[in-house]
Amino acid sequence: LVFVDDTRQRIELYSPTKMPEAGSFLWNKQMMVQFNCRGYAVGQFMQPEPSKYAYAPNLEAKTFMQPEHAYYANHPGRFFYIKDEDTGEVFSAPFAPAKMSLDYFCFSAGQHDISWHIEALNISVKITVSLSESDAIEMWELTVSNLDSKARNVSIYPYFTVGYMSWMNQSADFLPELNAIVATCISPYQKVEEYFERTNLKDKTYLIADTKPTSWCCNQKVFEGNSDVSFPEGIKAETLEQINSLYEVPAAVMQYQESFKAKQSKSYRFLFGPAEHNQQIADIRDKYFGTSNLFEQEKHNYEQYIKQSSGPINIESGDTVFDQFVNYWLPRQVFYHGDVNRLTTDPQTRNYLQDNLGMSYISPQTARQAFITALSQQNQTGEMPDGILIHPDASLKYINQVPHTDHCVWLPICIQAYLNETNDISLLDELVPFADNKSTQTIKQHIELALDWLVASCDERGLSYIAQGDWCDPMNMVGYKGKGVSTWLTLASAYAINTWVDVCADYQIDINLKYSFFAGFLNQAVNKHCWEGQWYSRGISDDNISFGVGDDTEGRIYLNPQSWAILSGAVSTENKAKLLAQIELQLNTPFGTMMLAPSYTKMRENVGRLTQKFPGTAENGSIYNHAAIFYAYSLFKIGEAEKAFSVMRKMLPDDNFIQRGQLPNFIPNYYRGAFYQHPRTAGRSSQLFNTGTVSWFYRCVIEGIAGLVGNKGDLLIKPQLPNQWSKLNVIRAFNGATFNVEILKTKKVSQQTVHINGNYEASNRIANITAGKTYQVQVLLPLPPELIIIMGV
Ligand code: CEZ
Repeated sequence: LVFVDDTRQRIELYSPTKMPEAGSFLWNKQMMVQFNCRGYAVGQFMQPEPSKYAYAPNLEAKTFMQPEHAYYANHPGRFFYIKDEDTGEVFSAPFAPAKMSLDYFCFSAGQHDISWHIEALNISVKITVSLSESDAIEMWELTVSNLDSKARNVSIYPYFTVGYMSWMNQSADFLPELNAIVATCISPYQKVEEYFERTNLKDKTYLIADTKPTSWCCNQKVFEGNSDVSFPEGIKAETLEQINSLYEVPAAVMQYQESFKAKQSKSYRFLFGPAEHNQQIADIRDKYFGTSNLFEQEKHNYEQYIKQSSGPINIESGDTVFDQFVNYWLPRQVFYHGDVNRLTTDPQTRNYLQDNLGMSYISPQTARQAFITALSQQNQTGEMPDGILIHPDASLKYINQVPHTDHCVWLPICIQAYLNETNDISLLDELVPFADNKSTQTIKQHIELALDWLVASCDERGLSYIAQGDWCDPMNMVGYKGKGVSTWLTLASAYAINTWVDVCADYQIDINLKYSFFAGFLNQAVNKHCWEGQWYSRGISDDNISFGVGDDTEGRIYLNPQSWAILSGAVSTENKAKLLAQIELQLNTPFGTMMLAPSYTKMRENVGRLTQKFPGTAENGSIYNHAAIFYAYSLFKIGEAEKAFSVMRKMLPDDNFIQRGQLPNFIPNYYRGAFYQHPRTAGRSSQLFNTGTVSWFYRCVIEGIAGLVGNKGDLLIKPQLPNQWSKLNVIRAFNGATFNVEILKTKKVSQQTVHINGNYEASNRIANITAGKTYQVQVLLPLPPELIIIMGV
């Protein structure tokens, strides 16, 4: 069903029906588009806010990228109908909308393209889509081959849906001088100011072909006729009716009526995207298909763009899916987040910072600038805003208009990862202004103001106020009256402060002793008020009710406070064993670790909107991978390598592909949880590739599994392999040098033993690294005691 190809860079799926929502995504700085294997697509481009160029067939509410996107017959997509003119038989590629049974189907997700190979009626169809590097343009290539040894007449119909563009004004026509269908609209608005703000909107959608079509149709209703999209009347006719759209739902359909000789192939290219005016469309046509013919060049440029996502680590463990994911798809997804910030103009502050934690490994310069940008929007009180404005016309929207209290926490945590990877302590001396004051202070001072703000934002017990949410966005009613507190945030504040103390110790930076005291104080407050006997509560509401506790029939235990009590050092050895056991018992599932359990089935007014989400989805008890990866990270901190790996491995589909419905080419923000409440849907992927998980996953691979952690320009060696791996080969780029590391478990040693270029190294540190040099490193690890017993040695 699913196959990782030999180059290890592609993933292939051989059925259009077993995992109908499985797909892949492409993006550049202007746009992103997610294709599922059947040909449906969800795309958006920036102007500067996310906009559509292919719309639903009816008026669609504008929203941000959502999980579990619902597809339906007339959903936007890019399709190719193929008609055997001699027999009248029809199929569509890749699969929708005709959904005829095919002789062969292969959906192939590549790093910088997506392709399909379909065979039916003795005709082969090969389709590839890629993006331009810098423009919002989908670049399509189609090759149709007659597999027969006799000549045949075949009609080929590219059908790119356009959909309902606007209730004010929409139309479409075929423009012969552009060899394109151009649909035009006026984006609807009502306020007079909006007229002046919107003068440059790209309100046109075009489909440009390199080859002149036999016929065309621009009108969805006329094309479908009395039939429907699965077998439109337009296709039943000999040629398409050349009808435009005059305030009718536009469509872009072309027909190529062809005679094929035996075994003959014919190829076509198309460009699909948004434009402001026809001259722009003419320019695009000239650039890609005209004398300069830059189609190939642009494809190559896009490939180069995606190649920038290569990261500092390459592993070979023997687990093909895991290795491929870590070596290619993971850095690609990290780069997507860090380079285009999920295509928003006001990323949530915590997302922006954590996405740049990941970017510290791939493009440290980008991460550095992001930390400076974020801190230049801090208030002088130390408080961080809910979103970071990264475009001059941006404003805070959606969730960023709701006050959350955790944003300061992420500063030292993410900056620590950056410093460890780069040793660039000059960052801390950069002078940066505030949102509400032009005078500058150093990044170090900004971070300490953030920590001071966290400490000041506690109640008399020493617990952090939650306001309308912390890391958990929809936990909006625990503290909206101003009193409710968050166990997790208190622990996260302690961890953030401890992290800062560690950073200062590592890099010999002066730090006020009060910080260690503060962290201890916060941890103590949590232990006093939030330890519930077997685990920590999630918080205490405005009406002074603890939740996430044993007496709760729903939302009894939450994962985050447990993981962060490990990270912050709050938990005692004895209690740690208790809470780990409870996580195993109540939250662990074959698909991963649930964020809470049991999922809420009704509104709880002192917790909030989270409890109204469907049980097992998103924050209401799904396997929310971001929370699960925090847990994995905390497990590495206490040497629980086996458990940590198991949490990570379950983030990738394996022998349970069909239940997940997803390929292992990205980590989704969640898999359905509510494992005991809704077993039928448990494990199902949200298909949403926006998630803070990936930065942390990368960090867990580098610092945890491979254990090759930067520190003051040195490389610390402390690998933690899962039990089933007896060895791991790693190539690690660090500080300008390359390390070929062989990690081996052997009964020959009783403790970790390191050789560098054949020489025994007594410490676990590689110091005095010379840039440009390649180091051969051998790390011998003792076999775990239980294995020695099993093997009888
Ligand atoms: O959004 C994410 C946020 O982008 O939810 C996480 C949070 O830490 C991330 O910053 C956990 O709450 O209901 C909501 O508003 C949701 O909170 C979502 O929008 C959620 C989605 O998973 C989208 O990625």
